[in-house]
Amino acid sequence: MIYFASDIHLGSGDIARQRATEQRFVKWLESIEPTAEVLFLLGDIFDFWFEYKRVVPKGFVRTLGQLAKMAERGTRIVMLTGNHDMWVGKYLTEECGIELYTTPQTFDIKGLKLYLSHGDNTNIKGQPMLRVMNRFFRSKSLRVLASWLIHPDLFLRFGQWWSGSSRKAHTEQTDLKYLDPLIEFAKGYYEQPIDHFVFGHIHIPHQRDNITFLGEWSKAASWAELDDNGIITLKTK
Ligand SMILES: [Mn+2]
Repeated sequence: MIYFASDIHLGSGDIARQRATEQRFVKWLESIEPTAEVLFLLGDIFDFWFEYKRVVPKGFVRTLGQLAKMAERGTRIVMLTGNHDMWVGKYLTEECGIELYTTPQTFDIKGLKLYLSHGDNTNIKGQPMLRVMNRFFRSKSLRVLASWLIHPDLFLRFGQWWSGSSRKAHTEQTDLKYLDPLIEFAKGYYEQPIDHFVFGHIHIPHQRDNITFLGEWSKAASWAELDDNGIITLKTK
């Protein structure tokens, strides 16, 4: 079985909520471990992640341990970064065996050509401010500079504040109109024939035609499964 999840936002909320979300996620990982051939994590797994050359954010040990264990036992774990955790370095690959990408990817799985993306950096032509911010946040040199100039405690404090405010604008939305830009993108994608698109980011679990949107994890586990018949199903628990 192939599994897809995104927007766990580990580390968000107060301590009790952080722990509850992580428990929910780790329990789910344990439950899929026997059947998971591939696990696709489509971004915003962490509410904020910034990695220095020798320093990573505190916490998440249950999650990282479980992911490392699954990778060692043969599950292919692929992570595409989201707008909350795009500043990953080599740590998750070297320590946990996770295959990491910072851009949308296509994969041939179970006879399907899949287009996978977090969804944040897509179809934002009409939003110049977002485009500028995206370039700024994704700049490699800026990131290296910041990691040399800014003390980790200061940067993480800023990041957690920024993540909180950006997520609040996001978590509660339920109006399906928020899916429109990504649907428009998928419908207009002609670079190669795609059988199915999977996105995170919008926090609304939904399927339309050959597009699957993944939900978020603050209240329940929310994921998608691709079975041997090439069918993708959304699930919550
Ligand atoms: Mn998110």
